[in-house]
Amino acid sequence: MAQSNQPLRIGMIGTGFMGRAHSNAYRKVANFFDCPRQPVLQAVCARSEDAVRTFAARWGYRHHETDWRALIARDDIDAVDICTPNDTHRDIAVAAAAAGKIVLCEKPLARTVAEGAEMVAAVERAGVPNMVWYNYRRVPAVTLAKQLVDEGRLGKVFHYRARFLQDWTISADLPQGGAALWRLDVAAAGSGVTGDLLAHCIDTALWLNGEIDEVTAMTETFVKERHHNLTGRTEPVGIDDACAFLARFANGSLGTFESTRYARGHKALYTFEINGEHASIAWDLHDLHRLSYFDHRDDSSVRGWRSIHVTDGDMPYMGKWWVPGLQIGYEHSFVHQVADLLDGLDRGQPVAPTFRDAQVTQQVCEAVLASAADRRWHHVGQDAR
Ligand code: SOE
Repeated sequence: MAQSNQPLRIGMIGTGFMGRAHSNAYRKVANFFDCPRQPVLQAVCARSEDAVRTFAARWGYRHHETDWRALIARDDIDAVDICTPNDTHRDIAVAAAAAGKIVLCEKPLARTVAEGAEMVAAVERAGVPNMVWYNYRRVPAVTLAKQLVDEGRLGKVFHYRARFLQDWTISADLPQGGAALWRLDVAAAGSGVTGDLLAHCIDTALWLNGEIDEVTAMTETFVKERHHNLTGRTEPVGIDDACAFLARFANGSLGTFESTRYARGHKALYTFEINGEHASIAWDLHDLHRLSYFDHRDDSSVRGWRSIHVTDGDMPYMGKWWVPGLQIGYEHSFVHQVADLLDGLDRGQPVAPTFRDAQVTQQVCEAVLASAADRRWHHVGQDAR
């Protein structure tokens, strides 16, 4: 591994949506944050030679590969960033850890708890830094919510409510499998909205409100068969199109979570609300630079929901951007995650969520899917597929 003041040479695997989001973050971070170690786009890997060459040229990667094993074998790579479909996460992460690389993995960590456990064991055995890209923690308004919770402003928490609503899979003509549509193929994705969308909600919830003890869930697959792009046949759909679950948190609060790709009119409506004894907090991804806050201790003449425009320089991450009042967006959550990664590497500290942190989200997802299957309450940690 390179010395701590030397560039951090990135080996990116995958050139889809997340390959772009992460590459963009690596390129921008040093322009805005003080980076002890600057990321360098050293090599990128994807199966298609033409596509990966084009991607490398567009984003400024120095080299490209078409076999992830060849990328991991390179001695000019410090960190391997896994942006491929979920069914490849385990094998790539285990190999990258064994090669002594820093391992960064797009969410969800894995398809199953069993795969996630192998990944946690691999990075911990190798003693390599590791991190999972649950980016919404680093939207400044969400980070501010964490600060307010940690300051104890809410008092005892009673309710945690989260939703992640989309509408892009309603058409029965949409195929499953292959580029971009692997999310509909259970073999590649492991699950549907539970692993893809609720995993975000669960990660944020664990961070803001602590451990989840038990869950009870229902799922539905509205379109039962879809053309499969890889087999060329009509195949059963194995993913959950929608999932709703109830949760009991260790702090005594009650959670309700819902996700679907069948909520006509909603594109990425991730919302959460926390209701405490003294105060409530609410956030909405469609209006991501605002945090709603209600404090019952305010004088009654001015008491009400306030909408905090999270752009002042003393708010999380915002001092590094523009001037108060000018907002940032989705892509910046990834820039912040890279900034925190570089800081953590410099200080020799883990950067959350680590593989071990993300494995807890995996356990909640597994308990949710198991509960939907047998229609019973499940303790988190009791199931492993
Ligand atoms: C699915 O449409 C998706 O792109 C997820 O895979 C992402 O994790 C989420 O942030 C937005 O929606």
